[in-house]
Amino acid sequence: MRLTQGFIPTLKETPNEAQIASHRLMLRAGLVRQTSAGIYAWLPLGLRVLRNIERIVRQEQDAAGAQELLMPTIQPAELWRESGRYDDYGKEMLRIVDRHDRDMLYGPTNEEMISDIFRQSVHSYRNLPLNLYHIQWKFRDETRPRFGVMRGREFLMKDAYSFDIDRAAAVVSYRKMMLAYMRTFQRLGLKAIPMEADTGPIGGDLSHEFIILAPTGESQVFYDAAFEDIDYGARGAGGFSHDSAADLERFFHAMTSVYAATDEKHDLEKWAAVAPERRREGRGIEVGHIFNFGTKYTKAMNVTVANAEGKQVHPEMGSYGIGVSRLVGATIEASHDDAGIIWPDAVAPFRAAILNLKSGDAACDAVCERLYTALGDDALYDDRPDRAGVKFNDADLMGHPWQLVVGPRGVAAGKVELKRRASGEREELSPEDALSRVTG
Ligand code: 5CA
Repeated sequence: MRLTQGFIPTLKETPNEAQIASHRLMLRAGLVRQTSAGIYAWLPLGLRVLRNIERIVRQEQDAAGAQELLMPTIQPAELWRESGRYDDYGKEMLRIVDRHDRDMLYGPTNEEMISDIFRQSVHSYRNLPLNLYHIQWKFRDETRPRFGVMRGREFLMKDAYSFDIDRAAAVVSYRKMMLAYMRTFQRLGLKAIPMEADTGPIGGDLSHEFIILAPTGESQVFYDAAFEDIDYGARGAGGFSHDSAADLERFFHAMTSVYAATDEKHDLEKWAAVAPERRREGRGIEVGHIFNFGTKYTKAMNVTVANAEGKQVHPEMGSYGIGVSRLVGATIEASHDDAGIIWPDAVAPFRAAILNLKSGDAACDAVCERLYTALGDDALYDDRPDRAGVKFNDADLMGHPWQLVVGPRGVAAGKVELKRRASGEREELSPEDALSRVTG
């Protein structure tokens, strides 16, 4: 994208309403704009990040055997009356009446709807296990929407729902998702720690939150230093496979035998058993949450399948959420400096910025055009007629992993400057060598 043609409205001033770095930076770098309290429009740069996160989440769900579908945002109240949650959900649910006076709602989650879809078509244990997911906008009328997209009212969630014939099979499904989650967060460039959690309005007795560490997180967390150096997601030798129940058990044990808890679940006795030099304490952001709630919904909604003996039984369910839009803010909380965002390579809106320090100069323009042709959609070409300082500041603010700086002196010597945003390291290279570093 050429910056002169792109819609990336950056702000020089820090907006007053933003209390934390990610919210400030998302507004300043032109990623989002608020349209109502807790509701945001995603501008082109922000949308690219959201899509990148979505893609990685989707790939890891697919790899774990979950199947994607897409359910609507608007749901009929009837389904929620069946489960008993229509009244329980209270004011957080946005209730809508259609022109025929039917009660509808903007979905805050989809346990009821997926159970309804399942019971219409699945009648036998032979079709299990089944895990269905979608990536769809949710609405929760939070009392205090804040921190930008981190606690919004409308937000994008990946939610998966597993159906199994019995508890043992449901536990395997749960562990599979836990492994998929650790791989997802690792690929996103984040260190996430699974912590035992309360189940709240979703229900059930087996539940973990995935917390990434950041000083502005809403939860106080306590964990063993072991979590600082486990390579959770490793595939192949020494890693864990989705397809082996024994591997999944080994993985689950590795994740849960080491102490980690949010303040709600913090256990002083267990904490005292952790060696003092291994105790870590900090703030964290919940980016995912998984639940096993047995037959809570399948009983309430009369969902049954025939088991191997031909008897009708209620399948066991779990649900598995990732806060896709929250992850954009959380990634910035975990990775920024005073100058701006530092995107991990996997989610960056553009891999590189090309900074033309003398737009209009034939030699500089020619080198920039060559770089831009080679990188295509991976590059944001700053072809504005502005001063170099403005371009440096904006590139640091937007946080592209690489900056290709093209100025008249360098070009005369056949060189461009390559800067790595994360480390600040700079190198003088030929345009070809710089390109192969960026794409390599
Ligand atoms: N049905 C289950 C799992 S599919 C469920 O709804 N779980 S949840 O309530 O824990 O939400 C899943 C994830 O969505 C959370 O871990 C969090 O990352 C994200 N999330 C929840 N509320 C918000 C919100 N108000 N703004 C942004 N993200 C949110």
